[in-house]
Amino acid sequence: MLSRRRFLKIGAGSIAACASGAVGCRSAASLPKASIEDVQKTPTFCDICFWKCGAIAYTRGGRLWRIEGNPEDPLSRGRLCPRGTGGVGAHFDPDRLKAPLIRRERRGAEEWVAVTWDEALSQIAEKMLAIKSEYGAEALAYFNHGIGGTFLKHMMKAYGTPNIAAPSYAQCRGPRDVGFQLTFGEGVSSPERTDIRHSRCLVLIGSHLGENMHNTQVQEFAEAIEAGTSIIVVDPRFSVAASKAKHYLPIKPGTDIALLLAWMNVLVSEQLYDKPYVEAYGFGFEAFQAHIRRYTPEWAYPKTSIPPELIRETAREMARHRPATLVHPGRHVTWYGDDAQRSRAIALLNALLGSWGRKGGFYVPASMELPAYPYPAYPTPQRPKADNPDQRHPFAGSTLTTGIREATLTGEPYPIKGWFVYATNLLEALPNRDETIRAMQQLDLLVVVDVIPSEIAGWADIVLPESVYLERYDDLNVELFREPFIALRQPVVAAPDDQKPNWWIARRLAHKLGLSDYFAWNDIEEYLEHRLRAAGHSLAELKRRGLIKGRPQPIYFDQGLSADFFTPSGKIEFYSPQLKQAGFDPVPAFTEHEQPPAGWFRLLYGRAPVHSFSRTQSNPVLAEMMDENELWLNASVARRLGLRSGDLVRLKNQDDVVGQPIRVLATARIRPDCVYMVHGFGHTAKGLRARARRGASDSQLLTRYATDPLMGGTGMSVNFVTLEWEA
Ligand SMILES: Nc1nc2c(c(=O)[nH]1)N[C@H]1C(S)=C(S)[C@@H](COP(=O)(O)OP(=O)(O)OC[C@H]3O[C@@H](n4cnc5c(=O)[nH]c(N)nc54)[C@H](O)[C@@H]3O)O[C@H]1N2
Ligand SMILES: Nc1nc2c(c(=O)[nH]1)N[C@H]1C(S)=C(S)[C@@H](COP(=O)(O)OP(=O)(O)OC[C@H]3O[C@@H](n4cnc5c(=O)[nH]c(N)nc54)[C@H](O)[C@@H]3O)O[C@H]1N2
Ligand code: SF4
Ligand SMILES: [Mo]
Repeated sequence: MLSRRRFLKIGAGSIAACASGAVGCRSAASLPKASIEDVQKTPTFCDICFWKCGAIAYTRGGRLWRIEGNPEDPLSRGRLCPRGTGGVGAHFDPDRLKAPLIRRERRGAEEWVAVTWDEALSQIAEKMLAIKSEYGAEALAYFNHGIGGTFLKHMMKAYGTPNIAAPSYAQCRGPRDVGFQLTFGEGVSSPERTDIRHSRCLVLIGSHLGENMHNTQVQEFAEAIEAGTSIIVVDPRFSVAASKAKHYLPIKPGTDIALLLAWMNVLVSEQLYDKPYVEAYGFGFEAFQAHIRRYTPEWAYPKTSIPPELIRETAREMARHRPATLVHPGRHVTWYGDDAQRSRAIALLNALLGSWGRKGGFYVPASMELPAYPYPAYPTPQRPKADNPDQRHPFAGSTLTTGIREATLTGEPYPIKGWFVYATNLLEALPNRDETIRAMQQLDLLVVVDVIPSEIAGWADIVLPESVYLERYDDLNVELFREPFIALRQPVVAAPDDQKPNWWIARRLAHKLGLSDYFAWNDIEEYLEHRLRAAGHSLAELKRRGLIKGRPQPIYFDQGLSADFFTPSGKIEFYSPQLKQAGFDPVPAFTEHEQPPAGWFRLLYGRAPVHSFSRTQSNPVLAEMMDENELWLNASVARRLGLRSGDLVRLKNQDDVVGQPIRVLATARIRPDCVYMVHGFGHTAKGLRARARRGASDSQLLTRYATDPLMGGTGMSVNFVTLEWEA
């Protein structure tokens, strides 16, 4: 078992701040005895990010008090990450939206009139019906992120639009899913099917676990460290994960495909790969072998700046532990525009190591049967989705947010006249903010459902205030994981003002749109009970325990699972006829990316352990731990420029966009050709208090992006910056 101390160490600074007494972090043991009497526990699952950790929330005297992991829950195993622990702050956030708002004048001026729900929803319904009759239902697009979006998504499908998109595809994990799909016939899903717990060698390519706090993975990572797993980290920045590594490879940004090809070259030329596995399951191996022959470690050295001996040594290390060698697929992989091919190279490297379907590699996730609610069939849209005309990105597996934005801007393939935005701050999440703003100016209707006055809410015609996750039910989480389970989110406390849950909003709006048939249930409990009953469970049981577990199932090939690959050949495609046919490299190849000119740096960004994207900076508990981001700058570069840690600078990018002031962190932990900052800071929305507005936004500087030709993902690590400061 993992020692708790070990886990805490990884999230170091953050938990220490928590232990020093921020709201919601005190332990029951420190309480005076008498006050424990009126403590109530409610199991639910967290929503500070999308990992869905099972939690137990406590109230004291009817007031929300604290939240911790549910020990029964396979994802949290009784422990939340620092963000989850600070989740109570979402309820207490002083910046919260309190009532529905209607824009007073100009769009984007952030001037509002508070109205009743009935007024707000009637206005929305009226505009939605007008758009439908004038332009067709497809002219309304729905953007969403997270499980809370489910009921509105259902309403949008009933209304008749196919244009439903989330930034978790084209701005996050889309390329990875495509790379693995093309190779194994399946994606790696979320939570990722990575068996980190049992891996003997773990390779992290920019997956900065420990800063990226996806809870289960961080816990398993800590366990792997404890168990002596050999860790190889590839990152231009000495990340928290790098500090745990046996081998750290400070790669030149944008050259990972060269390293991956060279690793595969070593495994094949030194005959270190899993031959029986490749023979049994591989397709097109000869063509693959011929292709990678030229990519020697010596070839890769000048490209990646990783010495050939180190490339060989690390490849041999991976081979030594196979099949329990896991080359982590990453998650936010939209970096350079050739990301689906880089992800495919990662998939192929895993295939050579025989790790797919094997213990310590990628398990086959299990899940419980739970029928969907028996809704009437949705109307068939008159036109195909607008995001990807003529299938120009033939392997796009989901709707592209940025494709819808482009259709909105150009009116092609048809006009998009309304955006309905649920829980996604498109101004921070999509690259090139100016394009988003210009697109929004084309709209007849922009509705935003949020919990705080975010940047995207600032542009809305109508803002709807949602209750936070601790105040509402959402749809059931039927998890795909190594142990199958179903989890419930349920209210712990009431919403403090006139906020409403998404299911209520969706249902009310559907009634006003004449879509009542699609909401035959009267309230959410009736809906949940109906779904659970159909599978022989009860809501009462779930409310009590928070989750129901299914029977254990085999998750590795050698436990009797058949090795199925859902590719056209039914095998692992080392050579991809699908790619060839569509005019792409059938085996990944390396292309040079532009490097920053002298005096310029590549702008890189990532996560801090105590914040999620742009959604937690106003949370009082989490802001207490970190209320500003810093600019990581190589220490010798800083010395040369005469800059010291703490100095304020501004970044200016290749398109002359000047960022907000940010403090320098001069450090040897980053290469001299790039700088790094944590994403999500530098809010500009007027309705947020000063504290939430500190730091600088990376998004503002990401004016350039490289679109992945295979699937339309937006590579965002292609921006260069210089530094400006007052001497
Ligand atoms: N520049 C840059 N862009 C990025 C990234 C990056 O690192 N840098 N990361 C990319 C990645 S990996 C991803 S997954 C996406 C994430 O993109 P998003 O999911 O859009 O992330 P956020 O910016 O946090 O926006 C979330 C919004 O939901 C609101 N919200 C929070 N809780 C609730 C709730 O309970 N109900 C409702 N209705 N609203 C709520 C928040 O206030 C906020 O406005 O961004 C991508 N874009
Ligand atoms: N605390 C916290 N945890 C989170 C989230 C959060 O908001 N907060 N968001 C979650 C989500 S949705 C996602 S998608 C993940 C994202 O997290 P990950 O998928 O782990 O990582 P990325 O954001 O892609 O990458 C950031 C790392 O890549 C390195 N890097 C940059 N360029 C290169 C390069 O060219 N090559 C290599 N090898 N490395 C490079 C950076 O230095 C940094 O360490 O985090 C998840 N976990
Ligand atoms: S990883 Fe952290 S923030 Fe995300 S759901 Fe789990 S506890 Fe909550
Ligand atoms: Mo993401």
